[in-house]
Amino acid sequence: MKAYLGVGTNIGERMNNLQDSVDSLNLLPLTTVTDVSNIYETDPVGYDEQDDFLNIVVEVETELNPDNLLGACLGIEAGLGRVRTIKNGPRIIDIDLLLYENESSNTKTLILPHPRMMERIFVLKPLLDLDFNNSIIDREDVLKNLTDDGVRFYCSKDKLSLNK
Ligand code: PH2
Ligand code: MG
Ligand code: MG
Repeated sequence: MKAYLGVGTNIGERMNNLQDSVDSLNLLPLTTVTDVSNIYETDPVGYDEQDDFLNIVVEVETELNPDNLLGACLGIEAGLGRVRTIKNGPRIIDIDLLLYENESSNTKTLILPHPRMMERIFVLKPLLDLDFNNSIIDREDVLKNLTDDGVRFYCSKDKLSLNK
């Protein structure tokens, strides 16, 4: 199954945090990272008093179901040292499940597609770098929502290694 994850970081060595998250995703059972977007530097959204983020979107091929994939992402966040304090506040790493095949979900723990992704340029811009094809959220919808506000190209995807 193909899934797309939004990854953000604004504490510490941000490129290292992104690489650590890619490596951790690759180490998950039944899961391979198949592509990453370029890296974007983005203004903080939702809470202003914090440093700029680096954001990427990661494509994975996985046999984990959506609940288990989400659980695994939360486990990776904790393993990389994430401590939850302020809502929308600074974080070492945040890994959000954006899309899982063409599935919709509306449970207490998981909403698919991610409920805020279409408002978040820091998600949409990197998502468009990937050759994604989804019947619930398609490229046309994404393009309609896209502006360049607060999102700057930071570096090329080649700076991240997909198979360490
Ligand atoms: N994540 C948030 C809240 N605000 N802003 C940026 N620029 N990037 C993020 O990843 C981000 C955010 C909540 O998860
Ligand atoms: Mg998030
Ligand atoms: Mg999150």
